[in-house]
Amino acid sequence: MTDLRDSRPVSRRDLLRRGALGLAGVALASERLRALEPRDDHGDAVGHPHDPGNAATVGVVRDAPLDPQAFLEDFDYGTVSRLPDGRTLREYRLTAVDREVEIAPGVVYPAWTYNGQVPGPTLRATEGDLLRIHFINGGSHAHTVHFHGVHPARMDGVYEVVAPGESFTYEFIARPFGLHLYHCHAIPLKRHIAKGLYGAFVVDPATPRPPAREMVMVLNGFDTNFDGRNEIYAANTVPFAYHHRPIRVRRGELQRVYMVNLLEFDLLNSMHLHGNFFHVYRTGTRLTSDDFTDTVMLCQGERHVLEFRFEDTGPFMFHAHQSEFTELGWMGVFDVHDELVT
Ligand SMILES: [Cu+2]
Repeated sequence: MTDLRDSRPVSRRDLLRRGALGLAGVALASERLRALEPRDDHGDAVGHPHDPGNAATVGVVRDAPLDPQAFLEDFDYGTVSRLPDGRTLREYRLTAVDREVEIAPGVVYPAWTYNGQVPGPTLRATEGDLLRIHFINGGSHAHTVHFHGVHPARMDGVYEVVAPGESFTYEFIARPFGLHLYHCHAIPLKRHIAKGLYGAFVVDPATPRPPAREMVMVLNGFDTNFDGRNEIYAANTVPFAYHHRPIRVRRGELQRVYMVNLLEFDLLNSMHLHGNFFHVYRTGTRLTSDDFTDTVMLCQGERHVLEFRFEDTGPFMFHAHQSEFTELGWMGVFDVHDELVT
């Protein structure tokens, strides 16, 4: 295990050298060593056949704050009921929990979580629904839940700070439709966000978007030595998760990615897709494409709905176009097939 309590500050390059993140030729130096590759819980070798020089983590994360494969397509629609006026009521439960989690092989981070996971669950509703979010603070610090969207001031999750052991119920109408987010707004704000208290919040239009394979990617990072800089970058917390286990997609099928940038400490993040272009729906609040590109930038809190289809089969990489973010974990692969075999 990497000792993050070392008396000397550990730089992100030190972390690479120490092998928490193994670079090309260091951990897998020969074919003989390759035969000893670790395997994940599914029995698959860790390391993709299209691995660009194995410039990725080596080993298996066993106590991650979520399963990146499951989280990708996991939407929490809440407990649904119908109000007397016909409006849909959705009730959600978010509990703040302190939890030590393994975010990269051998790298343990003392996270603050919603429902024990980072990011928190992806909450999903339809525009016009009444939402009730029951927040219980089971953590050791005061927290809140601040939702992006239109709602009353007293439901903004800023001034009604919830002390440990206490609870608060947020109630508002889901609007406008689009891709939003939620995060703790207790101070110091950047610490409460960087520790892991955030998630995606999807509000569907009353007339749904066209059918598609839908995925959520929350762009985040971790400052493992508390120096105000990230040592690890990812889509959905675990660096290189979709590189080690590529996302299998079907050729010609519409792909829709809900991408939210919740990275702290770095002003900007980005998404670049190889061998293809995508439509960008900024904040997802309009149904007409704002851009058709292969690279898009996201400021802190910014989010886009991305849509694309693959014309060809094979592995197509996606990653931040800030190269250092890519090398420190924010990259993955869409593996395009004619048929999906499970
Ligand atoms: Cu907080």
